[in-house]
Order: sequence, then C-alpha cells, then structure tokens
Amino acid sequence: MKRAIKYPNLEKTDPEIAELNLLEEDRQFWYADFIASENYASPAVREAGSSVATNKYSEGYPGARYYKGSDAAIDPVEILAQKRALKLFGLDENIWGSNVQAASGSEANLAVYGALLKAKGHANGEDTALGMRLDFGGHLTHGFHVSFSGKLFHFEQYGLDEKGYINYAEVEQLAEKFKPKLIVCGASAYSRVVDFEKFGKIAKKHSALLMADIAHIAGLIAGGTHPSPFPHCDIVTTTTHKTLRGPRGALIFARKDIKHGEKTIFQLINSGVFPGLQGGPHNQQTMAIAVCLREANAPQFRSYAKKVIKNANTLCENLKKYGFDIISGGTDNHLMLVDLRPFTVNGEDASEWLHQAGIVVNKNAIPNDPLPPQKASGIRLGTPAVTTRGMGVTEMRQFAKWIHGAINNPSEENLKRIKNQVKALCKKFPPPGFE
Ligand code: DSN
Repeated sequence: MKRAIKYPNLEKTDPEIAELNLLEEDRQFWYADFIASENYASPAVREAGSSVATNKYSEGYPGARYYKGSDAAIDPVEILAQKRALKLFGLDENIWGSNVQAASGSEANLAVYGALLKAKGHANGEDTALGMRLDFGGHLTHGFHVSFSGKLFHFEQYGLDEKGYINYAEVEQLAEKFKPKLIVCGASAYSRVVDFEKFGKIAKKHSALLMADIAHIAGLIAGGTHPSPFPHCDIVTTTTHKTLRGPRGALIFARKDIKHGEKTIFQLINSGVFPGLQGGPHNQQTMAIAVCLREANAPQFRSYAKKVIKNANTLCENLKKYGFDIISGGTDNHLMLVDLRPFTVNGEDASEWLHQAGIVVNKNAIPNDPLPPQKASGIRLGTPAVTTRGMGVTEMRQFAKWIHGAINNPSEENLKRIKNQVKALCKKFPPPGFE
C-alpha cells in the first residue's frame, strides 16, 4: 500500500514505534471494522489531536486557570469546543452548560457520580442510582459490580423485557422501591431507540435526576436519526470517538437551572471533573474535539448518520436471512447484537474466525447468557466505521454473506478465501486520509 500518512520525524527518532504505527495503519486499511464503538477520525481531527497544544498545562477552566499562558489559544479553543458542543445539539447556553475536559466516557460518568451521589458507606447514608445491566446491553460504568461505579456507588440494575426491549416497567418498579437520586439510561449494546421521554417521566415522578449516556448514539442524535435526550434529561454524557467520529474524549452536558444544595448540577459536575477527578485537561484532544464538532455540524454529517442506520438495517436483515437470531429481532440504530446459539458457536470463536476472514467484531454477552463473558454467546456488529469508508447497502449484503460463510465453514482455506475478497473490497473504500 502506498503510504498516504507521513510521519518523517517519528521514523527518524523512533523507527520501532514508527513501524508499529505503520502496522496499525495497514490493519485499519485492510480489515473491515464492524466494531460498533469504533470509527475513523478525519485527517483534520487527527492533525489537531497531535498539535502543540499537548505541550500546555491548563488546570482549571477558561478564565480561571492555575497556570499562566492559556489565554492565547487554550482558553479560546476550550470555549469554542464548549459552544460547538451546545450548538450541535441545539442547546440554549443559558439553560445548558458543557464540559469538554473528561478524558473519556468512563471518567465523564465517574465525574457525574462523584459530583451528585453520596458513595457507599457515606456518613449521611448512601444514595441509590439505577443503571442498565451490562449483560443486557448496559455499560460497565452503569453500576456493574467490578467497575468503580458498582464498587463505590449503590446501583440497582434494570434489564430488557422478553422481546429484547428496555424493561421500562422494571425501571418504574425499581424507582418506586429505591427512590434513586439518579437514573442512568443509555447503553453499549442495545439496538433499539431509547425512549428518553419515558425515562424522563419516571425520573420526574420519583424526583430523580436523569442522566443519559449517549456515547454510542451521539452522532445519530446530532445527525437527526435518533430522538434527542435533551428535552427529558438533566445530564447527558458522551464519548466523542464513536458515531460522532472525533478523537478519543468525552463531553458532559448539564443543566444550569437545577440546583443541588447551594450549587447548580452544572457547577457541581465541573468541579467533579476538575479538581474532583482530573488534573490538567488534554488540550490537544480538546482541539480535536472542537474540530469534530464542527464537522458533525456540517450537512454531510446528517447524510452520514442516515447511511449508518440504513447500512445497519441492511446488514441485520440479510444476516436474518442466513439464519442468525438478532436480539430484539432487528435494529433501529447503528448496531445489532447477534445471538450465535443457532450456529452452536460462542462469541470468542466466532470473532476469531471472522478476524481471520478480515472482519473485525467483538464478542458480546447476550441477555441471560449461559456462557461467561470471556466466551459469550453473541457478537456485536456496528456500521459506523464501514459507512465512513463509503460502503453502502451492496457491501452490507456482501458482508452478511461473508459473515455467514466464515461462521458456517471456518476452515483455514475458506477463511483465507474470504479474507482476500474482503481485502479487495477494502482497497476500493479507503478510510479518510488513507487515500
Ligand atoms: N468499550 C465501549 C464499547 O465498545 O461499547 C464502551 O465503552
């Protein structure tokens, strides 16, 4: 492959890392990425992310830093990122505030919990939060017992109903029983629309704050293809590197008009990020986040979001034709959770075979999974990255055929044959900046 991305200094200074970087570049070019949480950031986002802003320390917030030298560019960049974040989701600056400093989604969530919840063992009694079970599609940081969220805070967990949809009746029952301070909605492996309005009604009825973690669907919301959480929620967190197609990072939105004690929840969350959780923000990431938010505000992004969903739907419907069971029977968004039990293979083996066939996915637990997470009975597939490469419904039909072919006949020869075909297709659809 002809090298489109140049790293002359890295090659000179550290050939070992330069070589590994090229290997990763090659991998990203030649494999088809169906990991639902991954994407290709644009060259402009990547340039901003490797800028000189990495050299600056700026603990604090714009206009209130602990280090001099932020006023030239670092403050304006952070202010721009904050404003662009609000604009992207159509939010009024007088009602909503945005924080762009959390290093990633887990930190964003921890900062919110740390700011608003009394932890386990607190002298004045612990607060309760509700979150979705990991094995039903929730995220580790929504209260799973091995994550900080479940270890430090008292979470009660809700799941899915028998059809594979969020069990709103269970959310209501848990809210009634535990009177939570916070309800967390949003998921990592859920293929249906999240009914933020329904969550909002439950939260209001039980005087709980409502937080939506939209890490997976932020780009779909920005692109107008998933209902917005903002009319119903008090806090919204997201990563910036999934459907939003930015650098690794996170955003937190919180209302400025809701008080919690003396302060607003936005003020508390800002303090929860810094100094509560982190020191200096990663300014080069803030710069790259600002670029990604500008890109996501462009009209082309709306059409990208539509294509992501159309591709997911096509892939899903074609997989069903090949006999795959999809949790909840289909998808409304960018991903699908495939139950592999009809093929008597576990997620670990299936994802390995697919990888050998040039298709990258992750194994994933399915609801009430009989297997441990290290094996899992499912795989999760998502279309954000292949859509960024320009692939469309014709390619999705082809991938359904290859996925079935690889799982149905995982012989070395067959996997190699599929891999060569995948490579030929990938060559026609280079990721942005790899051309
Ligand atoms: N690990 C991410 C995902 O794959 O969904 C969430 O943090």
